[in-house]
Amino acid sequence: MRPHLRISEEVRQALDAGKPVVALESTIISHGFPYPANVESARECERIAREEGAVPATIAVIGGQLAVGLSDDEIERLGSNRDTPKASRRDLPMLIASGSDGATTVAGTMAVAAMAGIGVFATGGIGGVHRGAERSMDISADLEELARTSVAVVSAGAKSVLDIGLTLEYLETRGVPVLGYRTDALPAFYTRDSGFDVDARFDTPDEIAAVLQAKWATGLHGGVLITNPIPAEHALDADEIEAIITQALAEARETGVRGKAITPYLLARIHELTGGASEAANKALVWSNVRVAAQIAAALAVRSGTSRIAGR
Ligand code: PSU
Ligand code: MN
Repeated sequence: MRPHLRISEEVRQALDAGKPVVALESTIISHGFPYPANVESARECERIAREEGAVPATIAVIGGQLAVGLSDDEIERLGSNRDTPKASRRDLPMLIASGSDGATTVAGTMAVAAMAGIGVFATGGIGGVHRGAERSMDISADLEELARTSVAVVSAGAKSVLDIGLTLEYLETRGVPVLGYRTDALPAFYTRDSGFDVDARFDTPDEIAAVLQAKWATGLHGGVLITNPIPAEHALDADEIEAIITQALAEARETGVRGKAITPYLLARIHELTGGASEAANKALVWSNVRVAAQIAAALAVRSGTSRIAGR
C-alpha cells in the first residue's frame, strides 16, 4: 500500500475481486461546471458507471490524502468550493505536505489511478498543446502523463482552444495510441469531427480492451487515448463554437492570463458566451464517455481476469 493513498472500501473490494472499476476526475467538478450542476453531473457519472456494472472511483486530493472513491459529502465539498486548486502531477506532493484539498486534472487523476491499479478512466476533454505553444511552450502535463502512465483515458477529444494537429504530433512522438470508438475522425469535444483522423477505429469495447491488454502485457507501458464523439443530438455547430473559442482566446490574451489558470479561464468564458448550450453538450459527452469506459473496463476484466493494470 502506497503512503498517502486512501482507497474507499467499495473500490478496494472491486479491485480485489477483479470487478470493473472506472476512474473519474475532479477538476471537472471544481472548475468544469458551475455549482450545483457540477455536483449533479458527478453523481450522474457515478450512477452511469454502476448501471454498466462498474464501480466508480472519483479521484481527488482530500485533506492531503490521494483519495480514490469519494463520499457524497466530499463531492459536494469539491463542487461548492471553486477555490480548490487544480492538481496536476507536479502539485500532488505540495498538497499532501500541506494537508490540502485538490481537484485532480487528467494527469493528476491518471497518476493516482495507476497507484491504485485502476486501468480505465473517463473524462470530458484532455489538455493538449495550446495554440501558440511554439512561443508559450504551453503543453498540458496530460500529454506527458499519457506517455508514461498505463491508464486508458476515454475522452471526447480536445477542444479547439488547443492546436489539435500539434497535440496529435506530440502524442505520436511520445508513443501514445489514439483510438476512435465508432469513429474514423478524431472528435473535437463539442463537435464530432476535428478534421483529423484517429490512428485506429474500433466498434466494440472488447476490441479496445484487446488493444489495452496487448499494450500492457508486452510491457509497452503508458496510456492510450480513446476518443468517443459527443452524441450527435448534442453536438454544437462547428462555426458558432469556433467563433466563440476565437473570442475567448483573444480575451485571454488581452487579460494576460497564463499557466495553469488559462484552461479554466477559457472553459468558463466558453460557457458564458454560449449561454449554457455548451453545458448541456458537455454533460452529455461526459456521461457518454463514462458509459463507454465502464463497458471497456468490463471487457478488460473478462479478458484478463482482473481490472488491475499490469506492470504498475
Ligand atoms: N479540457 C476540457 N475540460 C476540462 C479540462 C480540459 O475541455 O475540464 C481540464 C481537465 O481536468 C484537464 C485540465 O486535465 O483541464 C488540463 O489543464 P491544463 O491545460 O492546465 O493542463
Ligand atoms: Mn498549461
